[in-house]
Amino acid sequence: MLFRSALLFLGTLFGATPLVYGLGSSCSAPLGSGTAAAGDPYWLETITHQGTSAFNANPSSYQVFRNVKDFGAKGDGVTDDTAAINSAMSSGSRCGGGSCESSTLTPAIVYFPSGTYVVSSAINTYYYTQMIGDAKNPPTLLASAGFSGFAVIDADPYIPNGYGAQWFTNQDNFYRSVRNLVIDLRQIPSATSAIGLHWQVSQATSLINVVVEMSTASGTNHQGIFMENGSGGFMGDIVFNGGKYGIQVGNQQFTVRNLTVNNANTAVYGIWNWGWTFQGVTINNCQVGFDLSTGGTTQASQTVGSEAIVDAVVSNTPIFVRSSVASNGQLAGSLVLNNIHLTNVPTAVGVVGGTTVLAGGTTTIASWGQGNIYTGTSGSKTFAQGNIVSASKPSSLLDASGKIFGKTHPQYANYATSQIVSVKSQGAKGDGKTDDTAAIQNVFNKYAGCKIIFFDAGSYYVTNTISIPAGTQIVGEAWSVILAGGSNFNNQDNPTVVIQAGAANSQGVLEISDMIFSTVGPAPGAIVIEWNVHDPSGQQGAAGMWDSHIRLGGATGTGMQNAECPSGSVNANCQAAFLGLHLTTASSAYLEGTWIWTADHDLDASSSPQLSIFTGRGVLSQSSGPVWMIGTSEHSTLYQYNLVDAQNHWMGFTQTETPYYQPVPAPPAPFFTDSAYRDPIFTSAINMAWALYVQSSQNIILFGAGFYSFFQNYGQDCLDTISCQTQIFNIDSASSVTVYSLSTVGTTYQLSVSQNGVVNENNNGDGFQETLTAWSS
Ligand SMILES: *[C@@H]1O[C@H](CO)[C@@H](O)[C@H](O)[C@H]1NC(C)=O
Ligand SMILES: CC(=O)N[C@H]1CO[C@H](CO)[C@@H](O)[C@@H]1O
Repeated sequence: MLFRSALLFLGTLFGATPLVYGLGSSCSAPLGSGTAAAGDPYWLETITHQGTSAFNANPSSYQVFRNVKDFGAKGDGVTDDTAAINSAMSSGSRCGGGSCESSTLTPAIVYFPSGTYVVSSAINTYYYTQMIGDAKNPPTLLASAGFSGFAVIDADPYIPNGYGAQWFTNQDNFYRSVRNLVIDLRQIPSATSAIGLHWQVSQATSLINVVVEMSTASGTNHQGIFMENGSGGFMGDIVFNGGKYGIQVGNQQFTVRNLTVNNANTAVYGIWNWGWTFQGVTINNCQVGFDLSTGGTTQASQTVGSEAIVDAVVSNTPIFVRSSVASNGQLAGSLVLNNIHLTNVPTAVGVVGGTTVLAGGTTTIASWGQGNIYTGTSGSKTFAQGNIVSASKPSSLLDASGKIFGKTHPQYANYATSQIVSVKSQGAKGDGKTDDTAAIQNVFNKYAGCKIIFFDAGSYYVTNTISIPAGTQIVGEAWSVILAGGSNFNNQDNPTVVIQAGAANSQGVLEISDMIFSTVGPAPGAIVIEWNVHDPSGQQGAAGMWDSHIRLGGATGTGMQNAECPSGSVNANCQAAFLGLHLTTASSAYLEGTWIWTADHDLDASSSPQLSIFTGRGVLSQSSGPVWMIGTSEHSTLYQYNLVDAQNHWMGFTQTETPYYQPVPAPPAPFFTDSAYRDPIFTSAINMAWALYVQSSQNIILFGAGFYSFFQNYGQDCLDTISCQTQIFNIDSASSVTVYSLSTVGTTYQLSVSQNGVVNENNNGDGFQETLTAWSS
């Protein structure tokens, strides 16, 4: 006991927020705060680079980490570095160029030391790339005056003369991140159309700490982001200065946290969507905040279906939100505004052409909506264009200013390289075959709380539970993989945890970023992550995951690919896990950009064949909170999310898909229901997976969700009649839940209470999807 208090004291001495250590950590010199000297480069630049791609044909020669300067870039603000950067991006026969749809075999970090890199044409990004700038001193990509190309960073290039063909399928453009970069378009003449990022991406993607500088001249044709399609995704801590558009975006769904737009004509132009959540928006000195193309109530005219905005601060901008079509007495694009502060914004909500729907001024909007509202078990809708239910937000979910708490992906910018320990340097192999269980456990036992633990790129095969003590900070490299296999995970009657995040009832910091957790089939008894740790008092978000994902099957090394698990087969060897993520009773969790995906197609086979892989359950939360979920979970057999006795959850944007094979077999097959895990009961009437199932849970706020059911036994005829399944989202009568901005696809009932359908989709047509604007218990 004495020893442990001494550690806490030391931690305080070092000036850090004290870490609370869980049992099991024998840390001898607490990490404390970062000790990097002002002039030091970011540790990621100087750490020994020994990351590999375990299943690449040549793991010893394939280079994961690429410093653009090693490829000839100068970063001197004068030299044209385009060719050098593109060479850093593409070398090593990577996946891209139009001949490869996806691959997990060629991951890369393209790293930019601080400096100014002149580019004269697009940086075309390959699949599975993290572009990372020095986090201490973010570098600038300076577009030259004569820049020619679609965008400075292009995540899905169009093939020249390809009649619209692109390098990647927009809905499958996974595993991308851009961080710590300033993109400067201001050398390009303001009248010339110029784009910072063409960000046409899907799940497991992020933009973090990105700034785009643009012309503020009148008639400027610059824009920060252009995104016309995709199935995203997360972006946060992004700033756009100047331009015609800060961002111009269309994508099925997206979560945006902490967006700032200054001095643009239009901060956000919405092209189309099924649903987006904006959490924390600052708009200064624009003409229009959100300009939304709306009114697409039929599939053919699909436009912005729903926008949910929370915690916006808008100043000196004539119009905050403007839609293209008036929503007079009927749904023409759903809108939710919550905790919006306006200063000198005459029109809060208006319609192109002048109509004011909601006057602004200098005022606060607590909770306002436009769309169809429901309560309780009544299936009758009320069209609202005014104040709507205001969910009471538990203070544990809020920051000091009353906004939903948010925490940036930790990058440990001020830490010295000596404060990082590499698991490969400590004996783990990460080669996809050596059993690394003991080596990894030893690293945690020895260094949790003493060092930041770096998982060099690789696939770490483990055969038993790995216990991560509270106090641990883990960073992967281009999504390092923990691959669990063997007989311990083989029995669904005796589920076994792969990653235990914190001992039961532990408190402390536990941060995981840039990791993937996966299994080797069959693993029907694997609980991939059991999350037990709770934030110490006064340290919101201390326990969380950022850009870290659970991926089951569909990749080399999992034994669950097209050869073993082709679509339509029901093979016991294709059971990938019992449960993806279990948030236990005493835990809290901040999950940002967490994608829990049972592969529906093979990422490493040409033409991306569909697969039949079975994961019992997605996310089970029994946590009393606080829990922030900015993530998605898809394709599990029984449910995607099951909340049981849960409290104080913020969920947005939450995206799910029902498994494509159902109802052949119908759930729970090929699993059994297990009352110890509080599984829903399935009947002949309920023959498809639940997207979200809520039992005895309080203070649950769903702020933007997309629950999709696209198939029945791989056929899509049911989409035309919106009958792929009957019910998808159930809340029991003992729960208190507030739902905002829920869009569904293919389900008759959008929301059920006690397994009785309540909200029928037939009133809520909103394009390809149906949207209900608010529901409360
Ligand atoms: C929001 O983003 C800005 C710019 O990256 C950053 O300075 C600020 O700390 C972020 N705020 C939060 C609450 O994450
Ligand atoms: C493949 C695809 O969905 N393409 C669409 C991308 O977005 C543009 C602009 O909205 C559409 O015109 C394309 O059809």
